Amino acid sequence: MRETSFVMIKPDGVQRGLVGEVIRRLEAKGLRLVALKMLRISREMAETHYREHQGKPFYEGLMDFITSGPVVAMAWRGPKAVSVIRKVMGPTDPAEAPPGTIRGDYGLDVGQNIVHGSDSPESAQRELDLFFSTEELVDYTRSLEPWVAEDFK
Ligand code: D4T
Repeated sequence: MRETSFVMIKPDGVQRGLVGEVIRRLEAKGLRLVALKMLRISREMAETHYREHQGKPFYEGLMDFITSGPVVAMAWRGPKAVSVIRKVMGPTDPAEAPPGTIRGDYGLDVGQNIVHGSDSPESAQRELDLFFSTEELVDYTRSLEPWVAEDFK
């Protein structure tokens, strides 16, 4: 089933020069990049994006961190894109993430885990709506995508 997920390279990923590496891994996996922009998140936007974490001990630190510098927001499309992207990223805590995942290969600290990916199709829709207008999602097909035929069903 084709899905579109929201992915964000967090301020640490941008500062550490990992933008290209994150994109490379998702692109090489076979997913289709359908939107991309760099922006600096406002406090209001951060509160909306992380509303389920309000009141938790790490919430204020998370707000400071996510608004501390530019991020790269993206939409990626493909079969089971939401769960596939979570697997490519690895578990939330980079110290627990296996090698071969983005967080497993490049992170150590849960507060700076490089990348965000939606955790369900419903969150993906909510997050995509927060970061992108409908016109900003540009669909197309990549030749040789193994799932192109499925896409047109
Ligand atoms: P995000 O949403 O950033 O992709 O992370 P996850 O979906 O993998 O994990 P999450 O929602 O549980 O956490 C959101 C965000 O908060 C930071 N965090 C989390 C933290 O600083 N300390 C903590 O103890 C936890 C659980 C990291 C990601």
